[in-house]
Amino acid sequence: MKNLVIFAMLILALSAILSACGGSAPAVPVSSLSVEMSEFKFSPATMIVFVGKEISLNLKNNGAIEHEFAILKKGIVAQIPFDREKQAADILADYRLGPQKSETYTFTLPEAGEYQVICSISGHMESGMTAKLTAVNP
Ligand SMILES: [Cu+2]
Repeated sequence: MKNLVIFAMLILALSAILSACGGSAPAVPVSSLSVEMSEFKFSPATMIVFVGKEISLNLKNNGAIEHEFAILKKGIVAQIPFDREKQAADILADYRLGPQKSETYTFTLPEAGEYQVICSISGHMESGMTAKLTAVNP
């Protein structure tokens, strides 16, 4: 009986570890994302989440400078160079983090489709700091 309890606890611990790793390279929609930022990329650069569901975003800046995770409105593709003031209306949500900082945020995507993610800090998107976020129906 004691062995059975230990076994059950091991299974629970293992499934918790596995679900925590789910954000690294999702091929199926998730409701929790873990994204790392650095010079000048997002990792992963392709993400799939559920539409209309609160998504938790565990964001980490592994870089030496400030970065940003900005989700553009569905179907908007940022023009280079990105003029943040002129294109403020194109941004659905944005989260900025200083170097070596991490934070958890939540967001909800209103419609199914593709959303471009960029770092709008001057020169970063131009250096390749973009990602693709896809929202699909549960
Ligand atoms: Cu950046």
